[in-house]
Amino acid sequence: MTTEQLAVNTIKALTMDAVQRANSGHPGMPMGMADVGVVLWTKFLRVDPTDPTWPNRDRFVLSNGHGSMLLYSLLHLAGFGLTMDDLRRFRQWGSPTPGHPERLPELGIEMTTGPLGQGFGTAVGMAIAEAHLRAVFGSDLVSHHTYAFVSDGDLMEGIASEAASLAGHLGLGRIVYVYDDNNISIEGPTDIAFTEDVLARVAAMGWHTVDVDGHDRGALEEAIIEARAVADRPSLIAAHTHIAHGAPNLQDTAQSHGSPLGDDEIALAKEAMGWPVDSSFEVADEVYALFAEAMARGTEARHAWERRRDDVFVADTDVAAKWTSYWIPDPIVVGSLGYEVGASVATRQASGKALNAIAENAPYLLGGSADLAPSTNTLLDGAGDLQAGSPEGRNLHFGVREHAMAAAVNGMVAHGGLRAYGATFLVFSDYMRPAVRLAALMEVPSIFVWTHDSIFLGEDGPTHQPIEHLASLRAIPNLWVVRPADAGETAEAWELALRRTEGPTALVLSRQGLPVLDRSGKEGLVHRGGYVLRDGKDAVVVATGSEVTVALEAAEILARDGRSVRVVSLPCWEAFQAQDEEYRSGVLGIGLPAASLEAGSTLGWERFVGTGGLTLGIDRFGASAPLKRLAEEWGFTAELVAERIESWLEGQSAT
Ligand SMILES: Cc1ncc(C[n+]2csc(CCOP(=O)(O)OP(=O)(O)O)c2C)c(N)n1
Ligand SMILES: [Mg+2]
Repeated sequence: MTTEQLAVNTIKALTMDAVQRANSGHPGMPMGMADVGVVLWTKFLRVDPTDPTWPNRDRFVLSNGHGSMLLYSLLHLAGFGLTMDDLRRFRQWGSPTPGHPERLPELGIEMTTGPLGQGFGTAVGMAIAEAHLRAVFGSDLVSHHTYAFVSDGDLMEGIASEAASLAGHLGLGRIVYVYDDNNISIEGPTDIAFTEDVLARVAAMGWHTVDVDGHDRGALEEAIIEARAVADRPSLIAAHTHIAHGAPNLQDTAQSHGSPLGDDEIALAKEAMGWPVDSSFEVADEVYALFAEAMARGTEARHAWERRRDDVFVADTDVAAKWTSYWIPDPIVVGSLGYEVGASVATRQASGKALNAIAENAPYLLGGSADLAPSTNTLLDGAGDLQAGSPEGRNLHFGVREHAMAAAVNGMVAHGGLRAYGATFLVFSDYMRPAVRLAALMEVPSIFVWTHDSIFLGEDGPTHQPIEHLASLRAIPNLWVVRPADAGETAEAWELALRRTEGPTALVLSRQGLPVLDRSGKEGLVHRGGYVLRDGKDAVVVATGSEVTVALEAAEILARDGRSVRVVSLPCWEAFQAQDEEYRSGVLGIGLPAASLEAGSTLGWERFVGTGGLTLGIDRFGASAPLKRLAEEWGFTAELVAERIESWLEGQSAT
């Protein structure tokens, strides 16, 4: 038996053993893709276990993350710091081998996968990052491939079509995806639901495609060589495989997808491949040696890259400084953008101005919109379009593909060396949500710009008017949602987003003009999530975004009646929650009757106003009308808010 075959058998055996031991997991895919895994990892993938995060490594994404044992086996064999003991603890509490891969670049896990389609879309972002950085720094510094394994499920997902279309348009020739074309998904043979010609579909989107026997390693090698040679188009290699390859009774069955094979079937499979039946978690030295040799080539590639980099940096110290500024950016300071207090400025407009001011000094910042740049104000002046022929451009046109946009932004950021944003209307954040959640889970600091943030976008009506979105986004752990009240807060919100490195930030911005507030003495407080804008001792109103102005005006009206009402601007719940108790209670004025005011779902506001507090919001769908009429109908004018608070306060003192 060749060492290569022994390596394939080793992956199959490790997979069967680990899944059986955990009594849960997905043995079918790793067994079916073991041949592909060995070919790619020992012959092509340029990674270095002695320095897993070196910038110019190839990126490898296992989009069909249910087959995590394939990745864990490969990482273990390649010496990435996953021990045999870690494999034994597959799917156990605290192990680095959870059910689905969780991003940990230090261990060689480039992203979290499991939700099908996300790996497909995110890796497109990694390839965009590579193309852009290569154009900016030259191929001595950046030149690598992005590989992914994708499954039937990945390709059935809508996001894969969006992302494939985008990748084809951009001509991302460094993408090489291998499709685990096994005709099986959970409910049975794929022909119960999935009968299209997948290769014809992506070919029509501008991809290079090829069909191979996924167990013929020679043919796979040829196909990968061919795919790498296609420089102007992404490649999809359909590898015809057998799920649970080598399991005599369970090969080609849906049953092998997500259940342990069972001791008897494992014994038969091991016997059939000439493996000692009573051994488990065994790796022969020659298999380690095969991988060590391949990884040594990765280490040498890294050394060669470091030598080239040092030469470039010595020859041109500006490039050295620029490289450092991309990979280790200085903290952003926006400063005053020269607005006059009282001027009417939509926060989306202020965002566009802040973004452009920042981008001038932050060349590593790029992004775009899902066909709404003129509305989201996210175009970078003079930065050029990122297109196939101009990868150095920094304005991305994602097309009307919100989900792929979010995944691609995650991929660009996860790649390293860049910060990226994606923009659309807040109501369409629903079309991005799975990728936004994944950014939060991966702790990737993507930036999402969502404008037209309330019913006050007006005439477009309830289809375009967000209601539950703020509440539902705030419910995502580790996503920071910032809804600034005016132009000044907006600039600070961008600062906050860019300083954040441990997770994504959403900027939620108004379509309509809002008066620039007098925030003198309160600059920088957006970073603390919330602060007192106007002091008062009888009651407190906590508001965000466009409702802060309404709250201030209502407080003014109430003051005429002798009520002293404090107004708190609370642009970011999550930043506020991160403050110490003393700061928080100082701002909220614990003990005061408290009301919240936000043009959206009231869900969650009890957190700040208490269960006895008054929550002014909108718990129904919006309506198509001019915004003034909507404010009158639903009690959001300053007068109506003042009245509602006054009668509530009267009720309070009566009881
Ligand atoms: C978005 C999403 N929907 C559903 C699932 C549950 N799920 C996991 S794998 C899978 C499909 C399995 O078929 P395939 O992708 O072909 O993988 P194979 O069984 O061939 O390994 C499904 C529906 C998921 N992980 N992600
Ligand atoms: Mg399948």
